[in-house]
Amino acid sequence: KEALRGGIRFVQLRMKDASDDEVVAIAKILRPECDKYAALLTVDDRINLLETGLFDGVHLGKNDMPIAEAKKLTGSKFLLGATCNTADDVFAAISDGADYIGMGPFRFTTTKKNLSAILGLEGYSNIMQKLQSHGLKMPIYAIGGITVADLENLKQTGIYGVAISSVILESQKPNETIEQILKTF
Ligand code: TZP
Ligand code: MG
Repeated sequence: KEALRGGIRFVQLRMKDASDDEVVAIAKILRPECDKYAALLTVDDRINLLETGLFDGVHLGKNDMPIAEAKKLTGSKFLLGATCNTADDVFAAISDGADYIGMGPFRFTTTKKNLSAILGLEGYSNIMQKLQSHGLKMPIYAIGGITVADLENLKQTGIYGVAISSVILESQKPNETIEQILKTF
């Protein structure tokens, strides 16, 4: 709720160790809140929960249902996000039907277990150059251990946005933190 108040308009509900019932219970609270702000609400992993009508889409990682298979279920009705770590991942995700990409990790973070190879700024620059040279235009969000101090440099690589958890959740003043993020993105 605080993130929405601060100006966030795209929320992914990520509750790795919860039951579906617990996720649905939280989503029932979040959906009207997101509607108040015309914000998107997606769910992590659980494509089966789209049928609840509580979500605008689903975000899938490397160990979830393959994107091509998921696309058959989401069609044009739901947003389909894909986690990528390399340019080849992105090419595959796009041709399989992803609507947006979460690419990372930028740096080490404890928010996610079993991290892929850390990309750093150089990783993003290289991947974005490759994508641009193929004329690919797709919203790519950088993710993983991103702080406010990283935003300007990340923007320079050509990424479209950032997905952030800890820095907002742990901020003493989430409003100000979000304001700083939105100034760049
Ligand atoms: N995927 C790669 S890193 C990450 C996810 C879901 C966690 C991002 O959270 P934080 O706290 O901003 O590092
Ligand atoms: Mg996943």
